[in-house]
Amino acid sequence: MIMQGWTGFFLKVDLTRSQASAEPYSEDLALNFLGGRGFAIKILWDTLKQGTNPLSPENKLIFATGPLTGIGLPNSGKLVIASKSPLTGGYGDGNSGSWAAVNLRKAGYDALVIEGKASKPVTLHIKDRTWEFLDASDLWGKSTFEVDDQFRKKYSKLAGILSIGPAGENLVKFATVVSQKGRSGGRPGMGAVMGSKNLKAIVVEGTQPIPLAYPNEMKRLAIDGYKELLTKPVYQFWKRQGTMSTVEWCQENSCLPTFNYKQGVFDKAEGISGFTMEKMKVSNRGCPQCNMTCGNVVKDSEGQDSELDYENVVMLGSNIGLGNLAQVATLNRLADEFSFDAISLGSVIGFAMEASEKGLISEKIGWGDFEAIKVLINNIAYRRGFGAVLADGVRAASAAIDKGSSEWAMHVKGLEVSAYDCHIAPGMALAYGTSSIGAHHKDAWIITWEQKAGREKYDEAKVDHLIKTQLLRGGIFEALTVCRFPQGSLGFELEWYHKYLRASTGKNFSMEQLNQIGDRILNLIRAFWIREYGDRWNRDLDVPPMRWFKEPLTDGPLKGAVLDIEKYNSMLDIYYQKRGWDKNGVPKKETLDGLGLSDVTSQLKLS
Ligand code: PTT
Ligand code: SF4
Repeated sequence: MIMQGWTGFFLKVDLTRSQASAEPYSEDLALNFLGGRGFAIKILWDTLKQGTNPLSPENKLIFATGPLTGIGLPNSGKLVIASKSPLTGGYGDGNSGSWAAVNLRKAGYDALVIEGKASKPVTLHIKDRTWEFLDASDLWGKSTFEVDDQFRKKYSKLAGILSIGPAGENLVKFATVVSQKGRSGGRPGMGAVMGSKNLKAIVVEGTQPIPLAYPNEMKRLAIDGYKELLTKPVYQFWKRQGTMSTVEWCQENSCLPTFNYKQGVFDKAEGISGFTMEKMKVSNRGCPQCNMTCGNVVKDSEGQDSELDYENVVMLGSNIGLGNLAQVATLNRLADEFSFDAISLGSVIGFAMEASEKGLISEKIGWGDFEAIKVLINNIAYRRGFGAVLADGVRAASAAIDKGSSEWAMHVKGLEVSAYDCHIAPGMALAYGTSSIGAHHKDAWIITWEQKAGREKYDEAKVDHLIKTQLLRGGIFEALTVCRFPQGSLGFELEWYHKYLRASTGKNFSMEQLNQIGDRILNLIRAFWIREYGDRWNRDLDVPPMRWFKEPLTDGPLKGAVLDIEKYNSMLDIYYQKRGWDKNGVPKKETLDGLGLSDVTSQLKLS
């Protein structure tokens, strides 16, 4: 069956045997799962044996695109990087902007599925329907920036280059995959999975057209879309600050993670704000096919370029007591060079600082101690001393030191909380609790909506808004696979995506159909977690860290605020009921059957 909009092929790579093959997949898969995250979870569900060790050759590392990826329409240079996560033990993914997304589609594949383990470090080079495995022994130990420089000289200027640094090589469980010296994807350890396969880098070059149902219409719609974005009232300010304006917003609204989430305000917030960044900014960078690029490049304290977003600045700033943006930028650059997820890195450092302050560990590391932090980052990357404990993430580190630290180990299901304090944001707390990869805001960043709706409320309206947002962001956008910022941050209307999807695939997907696809994807991800956790699965896994329930905010206008566990659990009950899940958060048989997931029903042995 020839499809339009999708190439219809996955490239399957077996590193153990140094083999690869282009394999067609069914139209059914495309229509029911769309792409990106949808393809990734379906492949993992169908092909991964329950209990597979995430760092074993049997695990699969998937780079997946969707029917809108790489087409030259607004912000379509994105791909999903997914695997069974070594950090959480459940489903893990990230959405990264990279020329690899565009090139993969132009090479004729919608996804790259990698399994096995190479006998020595390799680079996978793909050019259209050819591929080769290059010896990467000389690259092992090098930073992602060095790899990028080396391949940028060798291959075409627009080649897609994905690589890992020492954190990925040394199996740091929150290592990511980096491209373009500042795009870092796969928070829950996708870089460690890559390292476990001895895969240092992937270079993709594609030269073929992507099959489209209505190419002329697509060209016109794409131009119109780019023009439309320029008219959006927020556009100019977005180009100035990107996500960095969130620092001021969070400071004003007492949700800026500070001192390992003890506080929601930081007395040095101005030093790391969007306006401070503007004074230091030297350029904008970003993903391919984007005219609203949001990567703010500044010179760091060592005179080197570093690309800043809100999350990394805050987690490597206020959360660890550092108020000097040039120094924060240096830590951020180190994260990109080593291939750490900057959010989790900031979280484990904050955890170590608090443990040190409380005298629970012998290491001395004070809040905001820049030189000590740099040493610690190196120790984590190379798994030296206490760095080796932190390299397994905050959940494992707290289990190692114990002494009540689990209450302030800031994670959900093992993934460190991204940068919103929820002492008084039950809706956002529920978003973290029920996110499909652990505590990340990608599925539902609802805190600004919640601010307007009334932060203190625990009500059904919040649950409804959360579910709607999860289906849209965590379901549809992750499957299409395009950047959600035009819609979410600039108000680019959803109607555009319907038109793009029609011009790409020739099919008219209604909003209802898209929501159902989103629901199917999120339910299958849920089932994957439950299958992998087995007897360990319980509803407490959907509850965010106890610090937010037990330790009131210690500073700022909302001082004293704290979440209420009973009210949270009531919201969680409503959430489960609306999702068609039982009281333990397990999808009911009728829910799965209704989504065409009956095979899942039998594997989970549901009644
Ligand atoms: C994303 C997570 C985020 S979310 C940020 S800042 W954000 C951090 N950025 C890091 C970084 O940089 N370097 C580093 N070493 N680690 C980092 N960790 C953190 O990673 C990202 C953008 C952003 S910036 C966001 S919100 C949006 N996320 C999208 C999404 O999830 N889906 C989607 N369809 N579109 C999105 N658009 C936006 O993309 P992860 P990227 Mg990243 C320096 O990948 O794993 O999802 O983690 O991918 O290309 O950098 O784009 O305020
Ligand atoms: Fe990438 Fe930012 Fe553009 Fe989205 S808005 S495509 S994250 S550069």
